[in-house]
Amino acid sequence: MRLEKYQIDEHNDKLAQQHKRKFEFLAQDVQGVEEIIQKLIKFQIAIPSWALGTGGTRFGRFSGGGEPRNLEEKMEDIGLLHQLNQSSGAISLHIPWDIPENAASVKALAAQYGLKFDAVNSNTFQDQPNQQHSYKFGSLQHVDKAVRKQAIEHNIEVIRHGVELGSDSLTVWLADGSSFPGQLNFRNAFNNTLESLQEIYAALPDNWKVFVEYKAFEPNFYSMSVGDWGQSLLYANKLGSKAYTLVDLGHHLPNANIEQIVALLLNEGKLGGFHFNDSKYGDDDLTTGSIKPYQLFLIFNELVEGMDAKGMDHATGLGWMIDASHNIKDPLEDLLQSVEAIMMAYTQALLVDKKALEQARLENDVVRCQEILQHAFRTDVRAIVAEARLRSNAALNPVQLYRDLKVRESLVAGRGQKTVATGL
Ligand SMILES: [Mn+2]
Repeated sequence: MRLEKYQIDEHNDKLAQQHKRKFEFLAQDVQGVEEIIQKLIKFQIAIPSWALGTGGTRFGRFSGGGEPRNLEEKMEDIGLLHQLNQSSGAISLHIPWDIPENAASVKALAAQYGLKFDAVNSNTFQDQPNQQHSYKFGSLQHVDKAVRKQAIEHNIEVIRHGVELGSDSLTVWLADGSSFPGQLNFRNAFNNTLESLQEIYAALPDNWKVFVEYKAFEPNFYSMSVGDWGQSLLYANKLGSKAYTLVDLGHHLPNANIEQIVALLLNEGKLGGFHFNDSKYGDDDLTTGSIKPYQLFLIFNELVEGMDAKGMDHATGLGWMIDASHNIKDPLEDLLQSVEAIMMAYTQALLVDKKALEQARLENDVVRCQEILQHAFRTDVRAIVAEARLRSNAALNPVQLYRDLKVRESLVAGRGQKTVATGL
């Protein structure tokens, strides 16, 4: 489904007056508001191909209807999101759930929707039909070299697909680990994983990056072979300059100081990618900003500060992606909410008076430091984010327009009530 320009224009016209009043009121007090808007317009967040259907939990799955049935329909959905907010201009593919059968036509379709191909993701956490060896006891870490070889070859194949589509990075997330003490020799598991990653690294094209994603627990519950940012950084450092750590917000133990992790990884030049979601307890994969918006702001504050210190472009310096699972919400509405939350946190981080903050730090004025950060966080920046959308010909209120146009109803009518997205 494609939106017509007049549909977006009519929606924006209806809200124009109210928006103008709010924006002008806010803009009076925000220094450099034009510069902020330009940064927001450039900032794009990739949507993963697995986030467009209902994910479910291990207890059940409740389809919302009208889910995309193949890669082409997934791209159609992301194209729609991008029309609504002009901030979702990239897709991240999961192989083998979304193997492009004809790369040229998939590329052409993406161009039609204004989408780029972000990182490609390998999968050695499930067995596929006709696969020779099982990943039940791990993949890149496996005690059997034949299993490791199969997992390495899969990753190299994923790179090949990515090259055909014009992607330039590979994300490796491993379910590898152990569930019981004594099951694994930690050092051997690490060394096997490293050796396997080195073979994958050797297959990377020159302009490519590999992101090593970590996760504290699940599906293994005693040890994970890439369990935290320290282990990921070890691999990335040993692999070389094309290897980076990827931070997924839900992959930490409770109460981890993610903003500090981000700051130090940036300082080391080893932060490569970012997966957004939110959580209350573990890897809950909830809508970004739905549980801990202050933490999201603090993370963005470190991202902006750290990227500026390194002269990195906010929009292109890191791989930005949403990695969430939608169990009870309409996935498209959930993604619109997540993108909005990310844009708000980014805007608030851009509002921080960095000079004043540095001065307050030098004077050990702890109260002032908090005042400066919270002043930015407590500013209602929604009108600035909406203004950036307006100038990109997107909708002032994407969720409202999505509902007014009855998009989900149209998708159900076109695709059916009982559809299941590939991979879910
Ligand atoms: Mn992730």
